[in-house]
Amino acid sequence: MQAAFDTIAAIATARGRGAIGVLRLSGPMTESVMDKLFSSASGRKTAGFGNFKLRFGDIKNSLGEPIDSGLAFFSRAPKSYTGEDYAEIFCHGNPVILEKVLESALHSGAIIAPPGEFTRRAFLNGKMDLTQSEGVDELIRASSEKHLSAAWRLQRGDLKAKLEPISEKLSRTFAHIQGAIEFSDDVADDAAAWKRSVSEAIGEIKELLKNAEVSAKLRDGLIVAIAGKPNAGKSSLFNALIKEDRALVTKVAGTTRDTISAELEVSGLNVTLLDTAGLRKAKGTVEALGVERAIETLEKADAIIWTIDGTKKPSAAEEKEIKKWQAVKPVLVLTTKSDLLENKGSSDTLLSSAVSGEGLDKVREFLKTTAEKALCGEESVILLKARHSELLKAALENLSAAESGFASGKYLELCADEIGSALSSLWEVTGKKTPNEILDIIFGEFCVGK
Ligand SMILES: Nc1nc2c(ncn2[C@@H]2O[C@H](COP(=O)(O)OP(=O)(O)OP(=O)(O)O)[C@@H](O)[C@H]2O)c(=O)[nH]1
Ligand SMILES: [Mg+2]
Repeated sequence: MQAAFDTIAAIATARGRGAIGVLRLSGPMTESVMDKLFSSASGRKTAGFGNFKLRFGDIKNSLGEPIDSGLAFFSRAPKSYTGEDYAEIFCHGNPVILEKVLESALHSGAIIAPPGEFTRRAFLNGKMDLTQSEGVDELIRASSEKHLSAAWRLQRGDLKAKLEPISEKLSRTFAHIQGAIEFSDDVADDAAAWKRSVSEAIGEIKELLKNAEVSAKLRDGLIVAIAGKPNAGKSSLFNALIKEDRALVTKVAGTTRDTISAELEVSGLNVTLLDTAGLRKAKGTVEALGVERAIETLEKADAIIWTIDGTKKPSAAEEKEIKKWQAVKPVLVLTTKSDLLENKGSSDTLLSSAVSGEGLDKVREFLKTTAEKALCGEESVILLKARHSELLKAALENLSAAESGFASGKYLELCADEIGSALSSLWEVTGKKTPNEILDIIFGEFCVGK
């Protein structure tokens, strides 16, 4: 983290060429840095720009020479993203121009912003709580439509809105108990009300924690593995589903060794489709490693598409293996190469062909239903990061201890301590009381310039 008196600068747009490139500035020297970097066509100094008013002008290098022209705005603290004096300059999206403008900003007294520093300042200046700051990062990272809308709700403050009333209620209870401990003659010993408030908080936190599983699915997506015996047509199916000639296909059994992956968006959720090595007693070290990897992949997959070569009869051992997987996760069994089959009626599993395309829509439907099941209730999901869940679980443990403390008539001090610890966890989630080292980790994961 930089000291608040530093003025920070960063290129905010992604590296590479584009229509527009943006440089951001924030901190007490923003106005003077802008005066050196940008001359408005109207001749107006930065101080006269007016908050958020776009001005057209020349953008200058560190020698004060114009190198580009474009728009810029300035906004006086506290009315800005960071809550500090703040500016953005929009130049042409050429990395050489952007580097020159950044160099010019540094030459004029700004320093390079570490990752996430703009949002960190916004958080420190009370523009948003920590969960909303994390929502900003999620918005940038979201890889599917559903993840994006959950990230938006986090950034909007939905988690904050749930947590604040819980913290406030617990703070009041904590204060009352402290009062009762210190002035036991004056303050009514209202243990029933305290217990009720703790029980309510437990219920509300449990309700919030129900979002953890679907949050993980939204962030990580679903893993679907294609499995089967060698030559069953796994790689052909994989290529047909992703509509790309990605995996090698040959008539040699044991072609695929490494697990091959591709990302698809299905029903607004990110699905990682994995092609695996054919399962059999391997003929050699490399294939054995491939088979080992395939089994690991099946274990971690959320669902499996099991391919059986339609031109061959599945063995009893294979049928047993399929049943084993079906007992633990959704498995779609496919009879492949249906274009080669004369008697299609004899199959009791879904027929598919990577050649004719038969059955592929059913496979896509399977992916869709699996994704939709995983997203059950997603419309209102509160996106929980692992950090949030861990802290909420810790708070829950403390509150449960306090609750049973009240029930058993234990010392009030102990109950108060437990409530105090639960409050610390809740405050760590929202950033009211989060150690700097944790903030360093959270904001260190942001992009530079955000
Ligand atoms: N006619 C026809 N041939 C297919 C079809 N799918 C796969 N094949 C053929 O079957 C052979 C094996 O296909 P792959 O897709 O490589 O099978 P695999 O299961 O990935 O095989 P391994 O990676 O060796 O385990 C190739 O010669 C393919 O062209 C299909 O739907 N119809
Ligand atoms: Mg293959």
